[in-house]
Amino acid sequence: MYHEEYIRQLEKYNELIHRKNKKTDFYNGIYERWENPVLTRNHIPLNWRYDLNPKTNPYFIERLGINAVFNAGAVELDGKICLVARVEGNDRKSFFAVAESENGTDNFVFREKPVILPDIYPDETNVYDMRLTKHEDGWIYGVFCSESSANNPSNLSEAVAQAGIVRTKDLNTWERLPNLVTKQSPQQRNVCLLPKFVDGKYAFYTRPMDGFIETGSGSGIGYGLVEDINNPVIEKEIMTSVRKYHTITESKNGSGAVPIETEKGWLHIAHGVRNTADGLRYVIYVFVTDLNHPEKVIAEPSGYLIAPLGNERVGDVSNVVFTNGAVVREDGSVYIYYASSDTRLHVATSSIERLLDYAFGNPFDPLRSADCVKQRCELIEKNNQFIKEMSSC
Ligand code: M1P
Repeated sequence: MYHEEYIRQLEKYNELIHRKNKKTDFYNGIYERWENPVLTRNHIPLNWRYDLNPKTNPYFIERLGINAVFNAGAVELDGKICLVARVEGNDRKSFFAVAESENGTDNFVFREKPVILPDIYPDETNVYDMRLTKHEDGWIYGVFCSESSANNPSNLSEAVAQAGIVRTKDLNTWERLPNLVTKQSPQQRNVCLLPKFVDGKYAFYTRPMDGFIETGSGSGIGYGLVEDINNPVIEKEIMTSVRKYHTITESKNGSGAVPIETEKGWLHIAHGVRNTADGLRYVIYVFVTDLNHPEKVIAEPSGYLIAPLGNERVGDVSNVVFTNGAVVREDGSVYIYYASSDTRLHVATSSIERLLDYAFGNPFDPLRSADCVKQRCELIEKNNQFIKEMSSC
């Protein structure tokens, strides 16, 4: 016999995973927000958390709790949207798990078991934030943060972050390659692989860091080439979107979703971090790089695309939105998967056309209040002129 509480919890779980999602009335013309998160800790199947046998679990106690489900890589596979989510146990360790949905906005269901990564680095303590790249070489690559202890007994929070690399064809069986080596940077996080070869080489966006948290001398998002993916070494990183004083990227920035190839350039949906009296604030921003020179930024509208809103503001690490996955569907619609406050995962929907119009049509950041006021007054005057023309028609 099943425990009666199991039956109750199972009903709640089934209701949750079959719940329909709908757009909210949020409007900015660039993207839509959706009412419900697409993945939360309650989406984790009960048999991953509970021992279902009343003989060994008479009180139906949660044996292996889940704390959060967030930052997910995303890819379309066999007509389904597949997310490789960061799942964090109550024990603080993260792992990856694949959840699939037909429409990309609701009904995400996890595959039978979490992803089993080949365990080739004995010092690796934690893994998270996988970016999925459908590469033109035929593999789907997963690039993620591989974190090891810094073995400093006087500071147990000190760690070393590197970029781990795996590849797969079906998101079930994963082959592990050596971690990426960046000759100029001791640590890396938020690394992602471009889907196309550049000069016959694998092209990576990096985020050089001096320490585990601080980017230090690392001035933004870097870019470098790897000749042999089985021995991934970047000799030289070139900077792309750089951090700027008194902007949304002042403290840090990093690649987000794998860049999307468009007729106007590589579209990046990345994250920027600024400092506040209340700690760091993470937002999502857009920039575009040249198709033939993926290191060269050709558009970067000012400010953020997505910032935490309402309930999104609160969670384990409050005031954070973060993305590491987006999917472009055949009709040009774009599904941006973003997590809020390191706790749950949401979707925002847009299109290539709208995102490009935003990237190239919105003004750049002039970096000074006086010039920002000028920009705004120009817009108002242009509108006044238009209103006059309309009323004389
Ligand atoms: O807590 C916010 C984010 O912090 C890190 O991002 P970054 O390296 O840019 O500071 C990552 O650990 C990310 O997972 C997390 O969401």
